[in-house]
Amino acid sequence: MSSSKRGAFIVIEGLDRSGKSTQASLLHDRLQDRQDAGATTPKVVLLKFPDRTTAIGKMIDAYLRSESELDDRAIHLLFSANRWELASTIVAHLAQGTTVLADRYAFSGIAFSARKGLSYEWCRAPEVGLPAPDLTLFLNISPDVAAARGGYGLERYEKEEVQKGVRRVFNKIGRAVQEEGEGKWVEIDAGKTKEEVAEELWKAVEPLASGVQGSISGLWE
Ligand code: Z5A
Ligand code: MG
Repeated sequence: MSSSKRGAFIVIEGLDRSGKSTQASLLHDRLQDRQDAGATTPKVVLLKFPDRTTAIGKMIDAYLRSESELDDRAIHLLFSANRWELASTIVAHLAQGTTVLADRYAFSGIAFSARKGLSYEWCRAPEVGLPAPDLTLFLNISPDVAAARGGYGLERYEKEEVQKGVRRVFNKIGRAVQEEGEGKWVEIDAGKTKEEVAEELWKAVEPLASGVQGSISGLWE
């Protein structure tokens, strides 16, 4: 029987301006370099949610820039649909042994919408069945440090009271993911330098870098 491994699905989540995109890119390059150096590491792809390039993504982009208004439930379902658009691509990559990195995922979807007062269960429902991450890296940062970083305050949710509410829901999600066995959830102190944060991430990622055993499961299924 073949003991071939599939690719690992690794999600980077976290508070605003915690450095998700910075770290996702560094991690992508590090995994890619290992492959170039002839290691057994599989290919790696980096996805970003929301993916603003698709038709649905363009509607999300207009909403985030406050160029359009949408009902809270409607925008929630669009964010989720934007992930479902890529679900089969994620599964195909993983099955081929490719590591998939996602910069934000379903957990952001739940955190931002539940913060508005929609019920946690309602927010979670459209995410059920998406490819489940093997590892979620949650970048934690204090609101003050985040606000001092570049580009903060330009989009709809980039306000301190929103971020506080989002943090509370993320904490709840992290506990639920651990208790329900939906992959590993690792909290990282993102207030350190980029290099220090990258090293912390790598400690959690390295064991999965050459692929993982077992089939791809559906989130919360
Ligand atoms: N949203 C939602 O409601 N529902 C969903 O399902 C999803 C998302 C998926 C846009 O997301 C909004 O959509 C977001 C959540 C909501 N709303 N908010 N708020 P986005 O992912 O497109 O947002 P973004 O514009 O990319 O921001 P971000 O993701 O919050 O930023 P980041 O990726 O965490 O940070 P960064 O871009 O890597 O770094 C920010 C700056 O800090 C930059 O100048 C870096 O050079 C600097 N930086 C990074 N790391 C460090 C360290 N360690 N030290 C010092 N400076 C640093
Ligand atoms: Mg980002």
